[in-house]
Amino acid sequence: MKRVSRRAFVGASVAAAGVVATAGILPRRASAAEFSYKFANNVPVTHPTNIVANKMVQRIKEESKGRLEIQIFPNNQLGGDTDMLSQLRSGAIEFFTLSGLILATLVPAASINGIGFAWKDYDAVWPAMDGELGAYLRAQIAKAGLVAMDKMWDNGYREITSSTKPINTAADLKGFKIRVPVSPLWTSMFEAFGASPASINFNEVYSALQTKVVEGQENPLSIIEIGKLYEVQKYCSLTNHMWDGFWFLANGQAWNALPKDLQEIAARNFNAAALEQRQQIRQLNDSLQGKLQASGMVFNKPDPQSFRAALQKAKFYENWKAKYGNEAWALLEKYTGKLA
Ligand code: X2X
Repeated sequence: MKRVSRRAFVGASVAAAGVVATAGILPRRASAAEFSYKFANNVPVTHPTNIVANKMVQRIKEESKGRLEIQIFPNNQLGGDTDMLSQLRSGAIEFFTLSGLILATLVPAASINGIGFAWKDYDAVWPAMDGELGAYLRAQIAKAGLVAMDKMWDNGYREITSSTKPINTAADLKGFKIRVPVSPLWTSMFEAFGASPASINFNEVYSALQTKVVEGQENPLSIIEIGKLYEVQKYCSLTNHMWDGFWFLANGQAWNALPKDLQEIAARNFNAAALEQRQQIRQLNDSLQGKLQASGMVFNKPDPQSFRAALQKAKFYENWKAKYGNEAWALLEKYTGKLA
Protein backbone atom coordinates (compact mmCIF):
# COMPACT_ATOMS: atom_id res chain seq x y z
CA MET A 1 0.00 0.00 0.00
CA LYS A 2 2.84 2.32 0.83
CA ARG A 3 4.19 2.01 -2.66
CA VAL A 4 1.05 2.97 -4.51
CA SER A 5 2.06 6.01 -6.46
CA ARG A 6 -0.03 9.07 -5.89
CA ARG A 7 1.14 10.43 -9.23
CA ALA A 8 -0.27 7.42 -11.02
CA PHE A 9 -3.54 8.08 -9.23
CA VAL A 10 -3.57 11.78 -10.12
CA GLY A 11 -2.63 10.94 -13.70
CA ALA A 12 -5.53 8.54 -13.94
CA SER A 13 -8.05 11.04 -12.63
CA VAL A 14 -6.74 13.75 -14.93
CA ALA A 15 -7.06 11.39 -17.88
CA ALA A 16 -10.56 10.41 -16.79
CA ALA A 17 -11.56 14.06 -16.74
CA GLY A 18 -10.50 14.39 -20.35
CA VAL A 19 -7.95 17.05 -19.49
CA VAL A 20 -5.12 15.11 -21.01
CA ALA A 21 -6.50 15.23 -24.51
CA THR A 22 -7.63 18.85 -24.48
CA ALA A 23 -4.50 20.21 -22.88
CA GLY A 24 -2.27 18.03 -25.00
CA ILE A 25 -0.38 16.74 -21.99
CA LEU A 26 1.09 13.29 -22.32
CA PRO A 27 -0.28 10.86 -19.77
CA ARG A 28 2.12 10.84 -16.87
CA ARG A 29 4.27 7.82 -16.32
CA ALA A 30 3.83 6.17 -12.95
CA SER A 31 6.19 7.78 -10.44
CA ALA A 32 9.60 6.20 -10.28
CA ALA A 33 9.63 6.79 -6.54
CA GLU A 34 10.00 3.66 -4.44
CA PHE A 35 8.17 5.47 -1.64
CA SER A 36 5.41 8.03 -2.14
CA TYR A 37 4.50 9.41 1.27
CA LYS A 38 2.10 12.09 2.44
CA PHE A 39 2.81 14.91 4.88
CA ALA A 40 -0.33 16.59 6.25
CA ASN A 41 -0.66 19.66 8.45
CA ASN A 42 -3.21 22.14 9.78
CA VAL A 43 -1.71 25.46 8.67
CA PRO A 44 -2.24 27.52 5.48
CA VAL A 45 0.25 27.33 2.61
CA THR A 46 1.69 30.73 3.59
CA HIS A 47 2.66 29.55 7.09
CA PRO A 48 6.42 29.02 7.59
CA THR A 49 5.77 25.30 8.17
CA ASN A 50 4.63 24.89 4.57
CA ILE A 51 7.07 27.38 3.08
CA VAL A 52 9.96 25.47 4.63
CA ALA A 53 8.41 22.06 3.95
CA ASN A 54 8.14 22.74 0.22
CA LYS A 55 11.90 23.15 -0.03
CA MET A 56 12.45 20.26 2.35
CA VAL A 57 10.55 17.71 0.26
CA GLN A 58 12.33 18.92 -2.87
CA ARG A 59 15.72 18.36 -1.24
CA ILE A 60 14.66 14.91 -0.05
CA LYS A 61 13.58 14.00 -3.54
CA GLU A 62 16.90 15.16 -4.99
CA GLU A 63 19.11 13.60 -2.35
CA SER A 64 17.24 10.30 -2.58
CA LYS A 65 17.51 10.44 -6.39
CA GLY A 66 13.75 10.31 -6.62
CA ARG A 67 13.34 7.24 -4.41
CA LEU A 68 11.43 9.12 -1.69
CA GLU A 69 8.73 11.51 -2.75
CA ILE A 70 6.69 13.38 -0.17
CA GLN A 71 3.52 15.20 -1.11
CA ILE A 72 2.30 17.96 1.19
CA PHE A 73 -1.36 18.29 2.19
CA PRO A 74 -1.53 21.69 3.94
CA ASN A 75 -4.34 23.63 5.55
CA ASN A 76 -6.43 20.76 6.95
CA GLN A 77 -7.11 19.45 3.44
CA LEU A 78 -7.30 15.96 4.93
CA GLY A 79 -9.38 16.96 7.96
CA GLY A 80 -8.96 18.50 11.40
CA ASP A 81 -6.11 17.61 13.74
CA THR A 82 -7.90 14.82 15.55
CA ASP A 83 -8.89 13.27 12.20
CA MET A 84 -5.35 13.58 10.86
CA LEU A 85 -4.00 11.95 14.02
CA SER A 86 -6.23 8.93 13.32
CA GLN A 87 -5.04 8.90 9.71
CA LEU A 88 -1.43 8.98 10.86
CA ARG A 89 -2.03 6.07 13.22
CA SER A 90 -3.74 3.97 10.54
CA GLY A 91 -1.05 4.74 7.96
CA ALA A 92 -3.36 6.69 5.63
CA ILE A 93 -0.83 9.52 6.02
CA GLU A 94 2.83 8.92 6.81
CA PHE A 95 3.90 12.30 8.24
CA PHE A 96 2.04 14.89 10.27
CA THR A 97 2.98 17.94 12.34
CA LEU A 98 0.88 18.14 15.51
CA SER A 99 0.90 20.26 18.66
CA GLY A 100 2.19 18.23 21.59
CA LEU A 101 -0.87 19.32 23.53
CA ILE A 102 -3.25 17.67 21.05
CA LEU A 103 -0.98 14.63 20.75
CA ALA A 104 -1.63 14.28 24.48
CA THR A 105 -5.05 12.82 23.62
CA LEU A 106 -2.93 9.76 22.68
CA VAL A 107 0.30 10.30 24.65
CA PRO A 108 -0.65 12.08 27.89
CA ALA A 109 2.87 13.30 28.72
CA ALA A 110 3.09 15.22 25.44
CA SER A 111 1.19 18.26 26.71
CA ILE A 112 3.71 19.05 29.44
CA ASN A 113 5.42 21.87 27.53
CA GLY A 114 2.05 23.68 27.47
CA ILE A 115 1.81 24.14 31.24
CA GLY A 116 0.75 27.73 31.81
CA PHE A 117 3.34 30.45 32.34
CA ALA A 118 6.15 27.91 32.58
CA TRP A 119 8.70 29.30 30.11
CA LYS A 120 10.57 32.54 30.60
CA ASP A 121 11.64 32.70 26.95
CA TYR A 122 12.95 30.71 23.99
CA ASP A 123 16.33 30.43 25.69
CA ALA A 124 14.62 28.03 28.08
CA VAL A 125 12.34 26.32 25.54
CA TRP A 126 14.77 24.96 22.96
CA PRO A 127 17.37 23.52 25.34
CA ALA A 128 14.50 21.62 27.00
CA MET A 129 12.80 20.36 23.85
CA ASP A 130 16.14 19.58 22.15
CA GLY A 131 17.45 18.15 25.42
CA GLU A 132 16.28 15.78 28.14
CA LEU A 133 12.63 16.82 28.26
CA GLY A 134 12.26 16.32 24.50
CA ALA A 135 14.05 12.96 24.65
CA TYR A 136 11.70 11.81 27.40
CA LEU A 137 8.65 12.86 25.36
CA ARG A 138 9.90 11.19 22.19
CA ALA A 139 10.30 7.95 24.11
CA GLN A 140 6.68 8.21 25.30
CA ILE A 141 5.53 8.95 21.74
CA ALA A 142 7.43 5.89 20.43
CA LYS A 143 5.41 3.68 22.80
CA ALA A 144 2.31 4.74 20.86
CA GLY A 145 3.78 3.46 17.59
CA LEU A 146 4.73 6.90 16.27
CA VAL A 147 8.17 8.32 15.56
CA ALA A 148 8.84 11.93 16.60
CA MET A 149 11.77 13.56 14.84
CA ASP A 150 14.47 15.03 17.07
CA LYS A 151 13.79 18.67 16.30
CA MET A 152 10.41 20.07 17.14
CA TRP A 153 8.84 22.77 14.96
CA ASP A 154 7.64 26.02 16.52
CA ASN A 155 4.14 27.35 16.91
CA GLY A 156 4.97 30.00 19.48
CA TYR A 157 3.81 31.75 22.62
CA ARG A 158 0.05 31.99 22.64
CA GLU A 159 -2.02 35.17 23.04
CA ILE A 160 -5.74 35.59 23.73
CA THR A 161 -7.98 37.30 21.16
CA SER A 162 -11.59 38.34 21.60
CA SER A 163 -14.47 39.95 19.76
CA THR A 164 -15.98 41.34 22.96
CA LYS A 165 -13.33 42.77 25.30
CA PRO A 166 -9.64 42.87 26.07
CA ILE A 167 -8.37 40.45 28.73
CA ASN A 168 -6.39 42.39 31.32
CA THR A 169 -6.46 40.10 34.34
CA ALA A 170 -7.52 36.53 35.09
CA ALA A 171 -10.87 37.92 36.35
CA ASP A 172 -11.69 38.99 32.79
CA LEU A 173 -11.69 35.31 31.79
CA LYS A 174 -14.58 34.47 34.16
CA GLY A 175 -17.35 33.04 31.99
CA PHE A 176 -15.42 33.94 28.82
CA LYS A 177 -16.41 31.68 25.93
CA ILE A 178 -13.12 30.68 24.41
CA ARG A 179 -12.18 28.16 21.74
CA VAL A 180 -9.32 25.88 22.75
CA PRO A 181 -7.73 23.10 20.68
CA VAL A 182 -8.78 19.55 21.52
CA SER A 183 -6.63 18.77 24.56
CA PRO A 184 -7.31 18.09 28.24
CA LEU A 185 -4.57 20.52 29.29
CA TRP A 186 -6.08 23.43 27.40
CA THR A 187 -9.54 22.77 28.80
CA SER A 188 -8.21 22.36 32.31
CA MET A 189 -6.21 25.58 32.19
CA PHE A 190 -9.06 27.76 31.00
CA GLU A 191 -11.44 26.11 33.46
CA ALA A 192 -8.95 27.00 36.19
CA PHE A 193 -9.38 30.64 35.11
CA GLY A 194 -13.16 30.23 35.36
CA ALA A 195 -13.62 30.52 31.58
CA SER A 196 -15.95 28.35 29.43
CA PRO A 197 -13.59 26.61 27.01
CA ALA A 198 -14.96 24.83 23.92
CA SER A 199 -12.74 22.20 22.22
CA ILE A 200 -12.68 22.93 18.48
CA ASN A 201 -10.19 21.85 15.82
CA PHE A 202 -8.41 24.67 14.02
CA ASN A 203 -10.21 24.04 10.71
CA GLU A 204 -13.42 25.21 12.38
CA VAL A 205 -12.06 28.16 14.35
CA TYR A 206 -12.66 30.96 11.86
CA SER A 207 -16.34 30.10 11.44
CA ALA A 208 -16.80 29.51 15.19
CA LEU A 209 -15.52 33.04 15.78
CA GLN A 210 -17.45 34.52 12.91
CA THR A 211 -20.76 33.03 14.02
CA LYS A 212 -19.92 33.92 17.64
CA VAL A 213 -20.25 30.36 18.88
CA VAL A 214 -17.28 31.52 20.96
CA GLU A 215 -16.07 35.03 21.85
CA GLY A 216 -12.41 34.37 21.68
CA GLN A 217 -9.53 32.04 21.02
CA GLU A 218 -5.83 31.93 21.75
CA ASN A 219 -2.93 31.47 19.32
CA PRO A 220 0.48 32.90 18.43
CA LEU A 221 0.44 36.08 16.32
CA SER A 222 1.63 34.16 13.24
CA ILE A 223 -1.55 32.03 13.28
CA ILE A 224 -3.77 35.04 14.03
CA GLU A 225 -2.33 36.78 10.96
CA ILE A 226 -2.00 33.83 8.57
CA GLY A 227 -5.40 32.40 9.54
CA LYS A 228 -6.95 35.89 9.10
CA LEU A 229 -8.46 35.68 12.58
CA TYR A 230 -8.12 39.48 12.82
CA GLU A 231 -11.12 39.66 10.48
CA VAL A 232 -13.35 38.16 13.17
CA GLN A 233 -11.57 39.30 16.36
CA LYS A 234 -11.08 42.83 17.72
CA TYR A 235 -8.79 42.56 20.77
CA CYS A 236 -5.47 40.85 21.22
CA SER A 237 -4.14 40.45 24.76
CA LEU A 238 -0.46 39.54 24.88
CA THR A 239 -0.71 36.98 27.65
CA ASN A 240 2.07 34.66 26.43
CA HIS A 241 0.24 32.13 28.57
CA MET A 242 1.83 29.02 27.10
CA TRP A 243 4.45 27.90 24.66
CA ASP A 244 3.32 25.44 21.97
CA GLY A 245 5.25 23.57 19.31
CA PHE A 246 4.60 20.91 16.67
CA TRP A 247 6.12 17.46 16.76
CA PHE A 248 7.07 16.20 13.30
CA LEU A 249 5.56 12.72 13.51
CA ALA A 250 5.87 9.63 11.35
CA ASN A 251 3.72 6.53 11.29
CA GLY A 252 6.02 3.92 12.84
CA GLN A 253 5.47 1.19 10.25
CA ALA A 254 5.88 3.56 7.32
CA TRP A 255 9.06 4.92 8.89
CA ASN A 256 10.47 1.45 9.49
CA ALA A 257 9.67 0.48 5.90
CA LEU A 258 12.22 3.04 4.71
CA PRO A 259 15.75 1.70 4.19
CA LYS A 260 18.34 3.22 6.54
CA ASP A 261 19.77 5.54 3.90
CA LEU A 262 16.37 7.05 3.16
CA GLN A 263 15.62 7.41 6.87
CA GLU A 264 18.87 9.30 7.24
CA ILE A 265 18.10 11.64 4.33
CA ALA A 266 14.56 12.26 5.56
CA ALA A 267 15.41 12.81 9.24
CA ARG A 268 18.33 15.10 8.46
CA ASN A 269 16.17 17.26 6.19
CA PHE A 270 13.19 17.27 8.57
CA ASN A 271 15.41 18.43 11.42
CA ALA A 272 17.19 21.06 9.34
CA ALA A 273 13.81 22.37 8.15
CA ALA A 274 12.64 22.57 11.76
CA LEU A 275 15.51 24.90 12.64
CA GLU A 276 14.72 27.12 9.68
CA GLN A 277 11.01 27.12 10.53
CA ARG A 278 11.82 28.13 14.14
CA GLN A 279 13.66 31.20 12.91
CA GLN A 280 10.88 32.24 10.57
CA ILE A 281 8.19 31.77 13.22
CA ARG A 282 10.17 33.67 15.82
CA GLN A 283 10.66 36.55 13.46
CA LEU A 284 6.96 36.62 12.54
CA ASN A 285 5.71 36.40 16.12
CA ASP A 286 8.07 39.20 17.14
CA SER A 287 7.08 41.49 14.29
CA LEU A 288 3.39 41.06 13.52
CA GLN A 289 1.83 43.32 16.15
CA GLY A 290 2.07 46.43 13.94
CA LYS A 291 0.54 44.67 10.96
CA LEU A 292 -2.34 43.32 13.05
CA GLN A 293 -2.91 46.78 14.55
CA ALA A 294 -3.08 48.19 11.04
CA SER A 295 -5.75 45.55 10.34
CA GLY A 296 -7.78 46.99 13.21
CA MET A 297 -6.81 44.87 16.20
CA VAL A 298 -6.42 46.57 19.57
CA PHE A 299 -3.54 45.28 21.70
CA ASN A 300 -2.90 45.21 25.44
CA LYS A 301 -0.18 43.58 27.52
CA PRO A 302 -1.48 42.08 30.78
CA ASP A 303 0.65 41.50 33.87
CA PRO A 304 0.97 37.69 34.20
CA GLN A 305 0.66 37.87 38.01
CA SER A 306 -3.14 37.45 38.35
CA PHE A 307 -3.11 34.54 35.90
CA ARG A 308 -0.38 32.70 37.75
CA ALA A 309 -2.16 33.29 41.06
CA ALA A 310 -5.43 31.93 39.63
CA LEU A 311 -3.67 28.77 38.47
CA GLN A 312 -2.00 28.30 41.86
CA LYS A 313 -5.30 28.80 43.65
CA ALA A 314 -7.04 26.24 41.44
CA LYS A 315 -4.19 23.78 42.22
CA PHE A 316 -3.50 23.61 38.48
CA TYR A 317 0.24 23.00 38.87
CA GLU A 318 -0.18 20.49 41.68
CA ASN A 319 -2.83 18.51 39.81
CA TRP A 320 -0.87 18.34 36.59
CA LYS A 321 2.31 17.41 38.41
CA ALA A 322 0.43 14.43 39.86
CA LYS A 323 -0.84 13.46 36.38
CA TYR A 324 2.52 13.69 34.62
CA GLY A 325 4.41 12.06 37.46
CA ASN A 326 7.57 13.10 39.26
CA GLU A 327 10.02 12.09 36.54
CA ALA A 328 8.43 14.17 33.80
CA TRP A 329 7.76 17.10 36.12
CA ALA A 330 11.35 17.14 37.34
CA LEU A 331 12.53 17.26 33.71
CA LEU A 332 10.23 20.21 33.03
CA GLU A 333 11.35 22.09 36.14
CA LYS A 334 14.97 21.41 35.30
CA TYR A 335 14.51 23.93 32.49
CA THR A 336 11.73 26.20 33.78
CA GLY A 337 12.60 26.46 37.45
CA LYS A 338 10.20 25.44 40.20
CA LEU A 339 6.50 25.53 39.25
CA ALA A 340 4.76 23.41 41.89
O1 X2X B 1 -5.23 24.74 16.65
C1 X2X B 1 -4.51 25.71 16.92
O2 X2X B 1 -4.91 26.68 17.57
C2 X2X B 1 -3.08 25.70 16.44
C3 X2X B 1 -3.04 26.01 14.97
O3 X2X B 1 -2.35 26.66 17.13
C4 X2X B 1 -2.50 24.37 16.75
O4 X2X B 1 -2.06 23.67 15.89
C5 X2X B 1 -2.47 23.95 18.16
